[in-house]
Formats: sequence, structure tokens, C-alpha cells
Amino acid sequence: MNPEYHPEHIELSLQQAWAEDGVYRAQRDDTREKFYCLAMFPYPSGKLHMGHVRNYTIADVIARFQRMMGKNVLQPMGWDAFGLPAENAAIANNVPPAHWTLNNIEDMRSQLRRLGFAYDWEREVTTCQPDYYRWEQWFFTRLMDKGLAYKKEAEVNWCETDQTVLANEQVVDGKCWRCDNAVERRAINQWFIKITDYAQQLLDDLDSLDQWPEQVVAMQRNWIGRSEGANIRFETNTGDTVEVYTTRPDTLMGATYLAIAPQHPLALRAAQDNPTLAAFLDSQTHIKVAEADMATMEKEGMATGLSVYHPLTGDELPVWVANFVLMSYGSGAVMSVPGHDQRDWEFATKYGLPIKQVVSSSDDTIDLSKAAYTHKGTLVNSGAYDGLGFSEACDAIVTELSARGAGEKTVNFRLRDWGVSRQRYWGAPIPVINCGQCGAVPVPEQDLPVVLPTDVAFQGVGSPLKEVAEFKAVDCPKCGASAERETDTFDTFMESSWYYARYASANNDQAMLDDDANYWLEVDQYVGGIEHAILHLLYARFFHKLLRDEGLVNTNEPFKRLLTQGMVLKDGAKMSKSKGNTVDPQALIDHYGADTVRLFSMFAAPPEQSLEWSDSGVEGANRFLKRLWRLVSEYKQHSDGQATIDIPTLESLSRPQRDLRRKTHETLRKVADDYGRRQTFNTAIAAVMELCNDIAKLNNSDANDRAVIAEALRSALLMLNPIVPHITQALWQAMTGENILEQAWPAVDEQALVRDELDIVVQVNGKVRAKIQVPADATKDTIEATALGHDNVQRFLEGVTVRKVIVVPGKLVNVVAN
Ligand code: OVB
Repeated sequence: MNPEYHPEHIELSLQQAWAEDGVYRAQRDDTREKFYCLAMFPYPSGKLHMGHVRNYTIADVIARFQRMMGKNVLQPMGWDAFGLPAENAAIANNVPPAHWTLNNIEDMRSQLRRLGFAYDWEREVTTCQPDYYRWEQWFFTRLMDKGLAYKKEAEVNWCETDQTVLANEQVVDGKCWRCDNAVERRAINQWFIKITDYAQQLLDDLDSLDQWPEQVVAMQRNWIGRSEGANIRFETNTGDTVEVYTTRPDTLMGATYLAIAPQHPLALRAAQDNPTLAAFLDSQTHIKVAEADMATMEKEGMATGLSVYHPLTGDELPVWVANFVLMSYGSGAVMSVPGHDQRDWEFATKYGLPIKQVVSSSDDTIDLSKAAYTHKGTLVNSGAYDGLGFSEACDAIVTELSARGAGEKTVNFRLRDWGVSRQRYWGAPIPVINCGQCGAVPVPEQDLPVVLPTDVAFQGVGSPLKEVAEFKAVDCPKCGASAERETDTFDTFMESSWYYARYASANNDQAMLDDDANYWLEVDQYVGGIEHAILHLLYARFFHKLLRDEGLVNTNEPFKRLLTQGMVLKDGAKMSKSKGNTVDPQALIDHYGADTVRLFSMFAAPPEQSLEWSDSGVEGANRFLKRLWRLVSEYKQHSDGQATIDIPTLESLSRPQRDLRRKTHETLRKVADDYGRRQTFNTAIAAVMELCNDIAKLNNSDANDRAVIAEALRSALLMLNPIVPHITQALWQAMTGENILEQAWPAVDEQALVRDELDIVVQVNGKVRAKIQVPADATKDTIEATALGHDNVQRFLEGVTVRKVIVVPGKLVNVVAN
């Protein structure tokens, strides 16, 4: 073998051989346990960045390790190919989105191959191709039939820059999650999917996700936001009824006014003969405030002149229009309890509305002139309910309301239905025909897919689809009258909500999914960025339940175990082109080879933590691989070409030989645990590096040395194979003449782990003064005698008297002397 490590010589030829032999092709095999390992598929945005490299290396290590553990592994890859960036690039570079996207896919696919990831490329899915999105369209028409997809006019978040609607979840601090510009509100006709029908299930099933990070489960729980409370109805002085939802029915006796949204029908009616109010409502409907800013913005309001009667006391309470009440949330009306709700308090303080205390506390001092008291406590000023605690008060008040027909206990969710339409070109067409007679008609199955025209003239930011007459003109499938095709497209989260399932049946052109999906699902390991903790994961969980209820899968959840990786940073900051602090993985691959890049990515930090970029870290990773190469090459020079090893019996081994064997097997055990249970790949690498140090320390002078060195080296190669598959395959080939991909994870030899001598620390007055080796079965007396006899211990005992010797067997001896 070549005594020097030249990654470019080995990596490309191995990658070619892997591809030719189809070694990572996955097939059903009912005799073996399956393992489905998946990393979040990329947006084909140009080239791979370090975040991708890290993500795909983590998943690849897990997949390769599970393969060595004997599992039947599926690891697929594909492209989340629709979305805004392609449109933006189209505008900037005057290249059609499809062209730009497919080019990027070509480039990124070859980069993934160059990194040596063990993918089954025969299952590649590309979401912008009709053979993929046709099934999404078909499934949507099924949801329409079931009433789970519906259209409604709704106020939405509008990004003026991207000319599109954003889901609430895509608005971060009032700004567009992609372009960071301020978001406005607008009313538009939208398609929604009823995720709220599944809110309780999505919440309940979180309990089954015991292999998800707790933090992600908590984020999902908060997002769903289940609360228990009451619906309460107030009669108005004009004979209407207004319903409100509250989580604090215990504070009902403290309600001093009712607040309604500017779009509330009562407000609109009151404005008809009140021009000042009409002007105020008008000013509010055009105001550009994102939902996220509602809590913190300046409160504005106006009295409507209407009043309602308190359902228990009959007192007359004024009705105000308030800008912080959203029509799209709940009923668009809230009962205001300024004594015990901070938002209501701010509004009441600003407009001089009464503030009434109805909850007291024994330990807190309450000063309602400073702020609302929002904790739970004992009721006061509440008539018959005085003295009751939170739950008794809620129960008693709700019971009374029910008796009067004025309310009942209810459960409420923060989760809203998922708005899936986008006024964009580069997305899957929504398979609907809008007919003047029949309304929104689903495209019949035999007419699917509705293919997105790719030869469009692409100019402004708006969707060119809306201008393509041939696309729009269509006859109604129901009545035959001429109608118009829907030109909105789906949110790209639609495609990413079911791709994991499609990989299992990727080549079926007759059905969305088939029996193979039930063989491979659920995904045993999912790996991706923490930025997808809420939206993508919730939508995919939801979609999985929709697929289940359509009879397409037989599991409840899509992802059994989840690993959320941390960010890749440089100089403590997120890498970004605008900051100019990026590192191009391709340059590193060209310079050091794929294995060095993979090793660095895995060694620099545990996967869930952020990874700080370091040039010296990359150098260090490369140095280690050169060293590994040298170790094997030196071993080869001494091994007389012998390919097999016979491990000599324990008795015939010297102490250093036994120590190396023990180290080998301890490392095997630790690394399997690091890969499998702990998923700390950095500590696994550190352990193998230590083993390599020990290998180098052993003299290679007799046959026994060679045998234990061979065992240690082979183990090191097997352990490193998931991380650095090329160099380890080449070295394994050189050492054994065999293919490492056919090797199983080595069994730990329990015999080799047995220690016949133990290391014991000797302290004098609490300070470590020596380390001694004693036989594993030594008595306390023997240990004490050996400790006291040690030269250095003797030195510290000169001129003092030993008062006490404490022996902790197997660990330490402490000598107390003065
Ligand atoms: C990368 C993960 C991501 C996902 C595909 C990113 C982790 C965060 C980014 C950025 C730019 C850099 C350098 C480093 O979470 N198609 C969707 C998607 O997210 C997934 C589906 C399932 C919804 C960086 C970083 C620069 C996966 F580009 F030059 F600026 N992160 N860490 N570092 N696609 O393509 O350099 O965005 O798991 O891999 O990511 S994706």
C-alpha cells in the first residue's frame, strides 16, 4: 500500500464502485429488523453549505452504524424543490425557476455523492415534478371530499416584498421569516386544512414521543396551546348576543366592559349611525400590524355606545371596540377583567374604565393602581362566590351560567387551521376549478396532475400563472360550463409533510403509497435543524394522521426518534452570505477530501450543540487521518502479509498486551453506546483516538504484539467506518483483503474486559501522592501495605505519624498523618 494518505486517490474510486454496485440500495427483507434513517431534505438553493454537511453526516453516521448492527437500512435523499428562492433567482438572473432548480439539484446531488453519503438514489424524490405533486393534489381532493379542506375569506399575513401570504408560523417578530421585512394584514380568499380537528390527537400523541428532545415536545405543546375555560354569552341592550371565551371564568364578577374586534358585526352595525366610530373602524382595518405584535402594540379603542348585561348580576357593561381583539381569533370578542388581565388593565387605565378586584391573595400585595393581578387566588367582591379558590369558583360560576343558558365549559386551542394557499408561481397548483355555478370543484382524479406550466414569461414578483390563459381556461368538471382554474399554489410545507412516506413507495406511479410504506415506516431516526421544531414537524405529524385516516399508513406518528442539530457558526455568529463569514464545504473537500470534512463536522461538537468553525480543527482532523494511515501502513510492514489474526489466550499475553486488548474492547463498548444511545459522535471519535495512541505505544516485536495490534487496528477501522467511510474501507482492504461494508460491528469480548489488576489512587491528607496497581482480588491489608510502601508516599510520611488509613477498595487509599 501507498505509505502516504491521498484521499483523492481513494474517495472517487470508492464512490464510483458504491454507485455501480448499488451497495446502498434498500430492499424489503422480512428476515431482518429494518431501520429507516432520514435527514431533512434540502431546498435546492445552489450549493451545499456547512449546515447541510453537518446534517447529512450525522444521519449518514447513524445509518452506517445501524447497517453494521445488522439492520436493513433505508437512507433516501430528495429535493424540497418548490418555493420562493427559485422565483427570486428567476427575477434576479432571468432564468426560469424550473431551470434554476434542476441545475441546483444536479450540482448538489454531485456534492452529496462526493461526500460519500450512503443513499439509495433510486428513491430520489423531487417535489417540483408532477410524479410527486400529483399525489399531493390527489390527496387534497380527498380532503376536500371529507370536508377537511375548505375555502374562506380570512385576514392573512401579507408580505409586500415577496407578494405573498405567510402562515402565522412564518411570521417571526412581525417579520417575514424568509426576507425579514415587516408583515401586513389583508383579507384574501384562502384554502385551509383543518388541523384544528386533530389538535387533541396532536397533543395527546406527544406523550408517545419518548425519543424526541423534551424541548421540541414542549414547543409543540405550547404551539397547540390547549386551554380549558368557558364560553359566556352576554345579551346586548339591542337584543343581540355576544359570545366570549375565557380561561378565567372565576373572574367573571370582575368584568367591567366588553371588548370587540373592529371587524365584529356589532361594531360595524353601531358604526352605521356613528361617523366617528366608522372612521375609527376604518383606520383600524387598514392598519398594518402583524398578529405577533398585537400583544405589545399601543392599545387603541372607542366606545360603541352599546352595552351588555352581565349574565349573573344583570349590571350594564359598556361595549368597546379594541384594536387588540382579533376577529380571526375565537369569536372576535372578549370579556374584559382589568383587575386581573394586564392587557385589559392597560386599556381600562387608558380610557378610564372601572377596575374591580375579585381575586385576592394571602401573600402577595396587590395594588391595582400599578398593574393587574393575574395570578389565581381566592375570590372577593364576588357575592355568593366569595372565599372560593380558582377551580371551585370556575365550577360554581360555569354551573350557574349553564343553568341560565348563558354559558358552558369548553376546551380551546391556540392552534389555527393551516392556510395552504400561496399567490405564488413556483409551487404545486391547487387542484381546483372555480365555477360560477358550482363553486370550487376538485379536479377529478383522471385529470390529475394539474401540471404547472414551466415555459412562462417571468417578470415581476407576482405569479405569472395568473396570466397564462391556457392554464386558466377550463370547463367545469361538474356542469361543463366554462370555468377558471385556481391559480394559487400550495405552501411548500405541503410537500415536506409527506415526503418521508413517499420514499418508501417512490417509484409507484399507480398510488401515492403502498404496502412498502408500512414496511419502512415509521422513520426510526429523523435528523434536522431545530428551526423545524414547530411547523414542519407539526404539519408532518398532522399529515401522517390524515394519511392514516385515509388508510394509507398504519402508524400514528411519522418519526420515532428525533435529533435536532445545532447551528454551524463562525466567530460566534451564524454563517451567512451577507455577513461574509461563510465557509464553502466544496473548497474543503477539494483540499482535504470528504473524510476530513466529515470527521471535523462530527468531532467539533456534540450534534445538538452549535458547532464553531475552526481551521485548526479541520487541520487536526486531517492529521489524525494521516496518522491512522501511517499506523496501518507500519503494521503492514511488520505483518508478513498475514491476513487473519488469532488472538492468543489470556495467559500467554504480557501486561501491555492485555492492557491494549482491554482498551480495544472497552472502546468498542463505549463507541457503540455513543453511536447508538447517546448520539455523541465527538466522544466516540475521542475514544478511538485514545485507542490509536495506545496502539502506537505498544512495541511491535513479537507475534502476540502483532495479534493484539491487529485486533485493535481493525476495531478502530470498524468503529471509524460510519464517520470516515473511504479511508477505513481502503485500509481495511489493505489489511484484510476484504470489504468493510460486509463487516458487522464486532462483539465485545467480555473476557478481555476483566481487570486482574486495579489502579488505585493514594492520598496523603487528601492530596494525591501516588498511583498503585494491586491485584483485583487484593485484601484491604494488602492494598494498605502496598500504598504505605510506595516511595513517594513514604516521602510525605517522613517526620509525621500515621493516624488512620482509609481504604476504599478498587478506588483509593487516604492516609491521615500529622
Ligand atoms: C440543514 C439544516 C436544516 C435541515 C436542510 C440547517 C440547520 C441550520 C444552517 C447556513 C448557511 C451557511 C452555513 C451554515 O434545518 N427543505 C427544508 C430545509 O430546511 C426541510 C424540510 C423538511 C422542511 C447553517 C448554515 C451560507 C437540512 F449559505 F453560505 F450562508 N444551519 N446550520 N448552519 N432545507 O436546505 O452558509 O434549508 O435540517 O439541513 O436544510 S434546508
